[in-house]
Amino acid sequence: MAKLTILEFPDPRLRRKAVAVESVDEKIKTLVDDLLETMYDAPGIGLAATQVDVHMRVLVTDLSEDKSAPLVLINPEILSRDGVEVTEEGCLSVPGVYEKVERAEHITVKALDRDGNSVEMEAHGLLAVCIQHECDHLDGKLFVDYLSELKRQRIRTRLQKARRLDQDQPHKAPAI
Ligand code: GNR
Ligand code: NI
Repeated sequence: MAKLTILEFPDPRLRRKAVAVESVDEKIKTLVDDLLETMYDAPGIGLAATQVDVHMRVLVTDLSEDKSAPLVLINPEILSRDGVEVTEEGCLSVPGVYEKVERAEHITVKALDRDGNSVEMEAHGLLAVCIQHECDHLDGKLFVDYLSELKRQRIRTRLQKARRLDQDQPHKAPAI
């Protein structure tokens, strides 16, 4: 297993549209395991392959507190959307930014699981939000795209400033 590097807004590689997985082979299973490790380490409740610069339609989520509910969706398709819900969202690719976004409250999803078996499931609440957020990543879309151009520009400037500061004065690695 390997921890992968997460791309950050406004990296243009986050805008690529991921391609469908043709067969769930060992290479894909390794990608799934690396995505889970990277998500748990971050920590986050979801991660799409696009965020680690792999442009294949694979996403993982886990809303549990103890890493006990990993959900792997390969070639996910949202079949239906119902209701409206506003949630304060964050994104590992837009660190430190939290903004309200409107999504469907209830969705049904079809996908392949880690074994390549076809699965169909329903999701509500935060899981539904998370799956929609990750599916957007696979299409090159970010939650900041739902905000105004002014807000997005301010976020871009803020993140670039934070990264410049970090380059000049990097956080010290813990002494082990
Ligand atoms: O860790 C994450 N938290 C989160 C909170 C509200 C709505 C969506 C998310 S997903 C995010 C991890 C991430 O960036 N996934 O792409
Ligand atoms: Ni995200």
